[in-house]
Amino acid sequence: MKKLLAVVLCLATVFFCGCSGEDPHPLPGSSEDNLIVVGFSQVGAESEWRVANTENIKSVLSEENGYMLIFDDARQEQENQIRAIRMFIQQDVDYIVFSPKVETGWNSILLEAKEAGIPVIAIDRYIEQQGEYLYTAYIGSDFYKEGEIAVKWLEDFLEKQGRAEEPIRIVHIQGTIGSTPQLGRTVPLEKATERHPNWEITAQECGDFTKAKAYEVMSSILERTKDIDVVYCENDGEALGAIDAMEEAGLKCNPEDGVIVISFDATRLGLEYTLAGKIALNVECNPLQGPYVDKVIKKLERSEYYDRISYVDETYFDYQTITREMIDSREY
Ligand code: GYE
Repeated sequence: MKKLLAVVLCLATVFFCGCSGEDPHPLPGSSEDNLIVVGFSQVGAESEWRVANTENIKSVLSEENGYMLIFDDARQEQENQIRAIRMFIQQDVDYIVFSPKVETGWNSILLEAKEAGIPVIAIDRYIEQQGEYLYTAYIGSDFYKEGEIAVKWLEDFLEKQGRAEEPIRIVHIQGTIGSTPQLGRTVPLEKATERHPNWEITAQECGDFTKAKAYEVMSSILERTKDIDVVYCENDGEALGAIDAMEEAGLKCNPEDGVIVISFDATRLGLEYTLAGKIALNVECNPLQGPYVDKVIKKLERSEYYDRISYVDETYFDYQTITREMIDSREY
């Protein structure tokens, strides 16, 4: 916990959160002095996954758990994230937590944080390797593994359907270009097309992890071709947008006699589509990273050994084995 003036902090909290009804000027020596101050720069609110991630971080880094959280939503702009991190440094917070929009472009701001002696915890997405010494810990998903799970499932599924040698035309809707989930989910698919000369990526467009953009790009792809076997979407929002566009164009999204749709995240809404058979495979991406962040910070506070890289637990759901109970028992 730092010596930061309580007045400055509370004014900052009002500025960032728009909080009202609380005393913005607690007296030095009040209980707020003992809270761990964390500045959290979230990339945006583009998807159900992101909303669940924000809610989880806010609920874990709460006052009851010993934290004062300064939250900033960067609205998908890297400059906004850089500005927020610089503000956190000026406020002399105890920790900076942030979800980097893309992997590159962070070196100078992270150097500023390092020089100010503020530990930075990157969550969700990574920072390019040269920047590795500039952050204290990383907590998130193994996106490459997620992509490999999806591709392996598709190989097995086509084999079972007796289509292993048939031409397979794939539409690939990518996430935000240059972000770790986009890179990790894209590479295994592209490598698979090298192993399977009968697989062809007939269209590859960016859906920016949103339903609206995916609907738009899928609609324009459908004007060029309806000869599609697989649509590989890099999150649930994109899958939902692509499915709407396909259904409007008269295509059936059904792995048995229609288009095989693959998605990532496995949010509740995405899983409803999996239960209905419209998303054949949904690879989980776990947004509940708050408890991991809390654990790392508490260990750093006690100067204990901590894991520099932590991967969250993840699984996958396929339309043949998913049940209503599985969806109902999910936390997001
Ligand atoms: O898959 C997507 C979100 O970075 C893991 O970003 C996250 C991804 C997630 O917008 O829904």
